[in-house]
Parts: sequence; structure tokens; C-alpha cells
Amino acid sequence: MPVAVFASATDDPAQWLPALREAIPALEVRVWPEIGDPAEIDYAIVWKPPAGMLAGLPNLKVIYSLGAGIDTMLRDPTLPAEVPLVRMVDLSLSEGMVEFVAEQVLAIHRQARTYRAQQAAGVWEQHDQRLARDVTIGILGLGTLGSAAARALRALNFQVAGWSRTPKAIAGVTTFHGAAGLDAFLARSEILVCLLPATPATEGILNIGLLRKLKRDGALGGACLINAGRGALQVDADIVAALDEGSLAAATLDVFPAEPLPRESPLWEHPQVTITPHNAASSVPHALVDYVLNQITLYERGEALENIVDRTAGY
Ligand code: NDP
Ligand code: OXD
Repeated sequence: MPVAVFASATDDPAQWLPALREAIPALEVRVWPEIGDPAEIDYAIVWKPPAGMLAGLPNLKVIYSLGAGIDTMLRDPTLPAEVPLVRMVDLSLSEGMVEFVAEQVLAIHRQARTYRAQQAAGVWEQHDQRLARDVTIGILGLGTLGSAAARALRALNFQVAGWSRTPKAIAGVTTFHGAAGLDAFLARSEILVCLLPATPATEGILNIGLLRKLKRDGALGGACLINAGRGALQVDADIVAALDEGSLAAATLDVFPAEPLPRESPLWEHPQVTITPHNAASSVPHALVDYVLNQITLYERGEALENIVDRTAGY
């Protein structure tokens, strides 16, 4: 019987094990650090495993990440280079991210912050309603999650553009790519949604220089940022500075360079900032075990694995 080790920095094994054991009865699952003989482990099912852990499993065949972003794992210099790393790509994650992005875009578009403040003050006052067709949204990253968000925002009739590393074609979405396409993309984006992975090329991309290039004279009367990609993409101090100087009108942040966001961060108290605790799209055990099951089945049958991380690209 093949043996898997389960290790997660944030997930409770008690939530995963029954689902894994029910879906894959022919798999023995051991929970880190009680793994018995490391040489018996065939598969690792992990989220942010301890550095060095995977290197200690000499017969590991495949590493399955419980998350879509594998930047933390790639930062471990001991990560076995010869073992395929499969990242999580699942409709449940895409649906969660689409809901989050749509929720936050609509909150900006429909002036939710203003109406909440008015309610708190007992004020009855209507403000002009903008039309989605007049609002321009730019999505950084047009992969699994970014393209799903782009399609959903198009369905709501926003003007949507996207930026990626390589050229893309998505019906109804204006696409840009590479360094040469970035400024034109930013210049037309009033709401910037970031769904990029954290790589050496994207780290710190959400800095004051970039934020100042966003469109401020559109239907919303200001530029807004939504980052649900990774905290390493953003420079927190630059976001505060951009808000304070007016380059940004609002920011919604689900991810941070340091998580949990330290209590002393000025972002917590900033009136134009919305904070969520890195839960834009969470891995839900019963929705994701089928993915792991399919991947293990593919491997056991000698078929090609899906969604193997390209370690040279870093995502
Ligand atoms: P994908 O790998 O499918 O997509 C990544 C996209 O980013 C691709 O379009 C890629 O372009 C683009 N990209 C990468 N590097 C660059 C670059 N240097 N310049 C321009 N574009 C670039 O990832 P997913 O859509 O599945 O996930 C995206 C990220 O979302 C994850 O890496 C993770 O960090 C984050 N995430 C956050 C969650 C949350 O709860 N907050 C939940 C899940 C994921 P190309 O296609 O041309 O290569
Ligand atoms: C992920 C995440 O990458 O939850 O899946 O951040």
C-alpha cells in the first residue's frame, strides 16, 4: 500500500484525514512528525512544510501542494529537485477567488464604505450610481485564478484588461504582457486586482512607482488596489504613502509580507484599507481530496501528472 505524509503549517489534520482516507482507502496517510520510517513515504501532501522536511524522505515520488502558490516551498534550498511538485488547481479555489474579487470590486463600485459610514452616523443620502461598463479593471496575472476573475468581471459588464508574462487571449478582455505592456495596462486600470504569484520577478511589484501609474480620472474618481496574490508582491509602506498622497483611493489587502499582519501596522487603522486574513480562496478538504486522488491515480498508472510547477519560472 502506498504511504503518504500529511504536513501543514495551517491546516488541522483532523479535518483532512477522514476525507483523504475515505477518498483514497488504498493509501496509508501518516501525519508529520509521526511518520515512522521516512524511507516508506511515497507521497507528500503538504502546505508550507517545515524547511528540510521533504529532503528527509529518500523515496519520495511526488509532492502535492495543498495550495496554489508554492513560493514558500521553492524558497527551501533543500527541496528535492528531482521530485515533481504538483500545485493545487481546482474549481473550488477558482470559485472562491472569483467570489472574493467580485465582492471587493462591487464593494468599491457600489460605494459600500461610504454607505456603511452613513448608516453608522444615521445619514440618509444617495450618491450618483456608476455604471460597470464605465469602470476599468486591470488584473495582474491571467493564470487559473486571474482568468476566472476576468471572465466573471466581464459578465458583470466591467471593462476588463489583464497583464501576464506571455500573450493571452480571453474573450472580451483586453490583454497586455511583459514589461513592455505594463505601463499601458496600468494607465487604463482604475481598479487593479493582483493575482500574480510571488517570484523573484514579481516581488515588490506593488510599489509607489507602479501605484502612481494607475488611472485616477475614470468613473470612480480614484484608483483602487485589491491584492489577493501574495504579500511579497506589495510594499506596505508604499501603499500607505499612495493612499495618503491620493494616488490610491482605497486598498483591499488579503495578503501581507508578514502574516499575520503585525498589530502595529498602520494598515489596520487606515480608513481607506480593507483587510482580510489571507482567506480569499481557502483550501477546503472535501473539495480538494478528489484532486489529490486523481493526481495519485495518474502517477500510479504511469500517466502524466498535471500542474507540475515549472521551477525555473518559479510558479
Ligand atoms: P497561475 O500560475 O495559474 O497564474 C499566474 C499568472 O501570473 C500567469 O498568468 C502568469 O503569466 C503571470 N505571471 C507570473 N509571473 C509573471 C511576471 N513576471 N510578469 C507578468 N505576469 C506574470 O497561478 P494561479 O492563478 O493559480 O494563482 C496565482 C496566485 O494566487 C498564486 O501563486 C498564489 O500566490 C495566489 N493565491 C492566493 C490565494 C489567497 O487566498 N489569497 C489563494 C490561492 C492562490 P503566464 O501565464 O504568461 O506565465
Ligand atoms: C494558496 C493560498 O496559494 O491559499 O493556495 O494562498
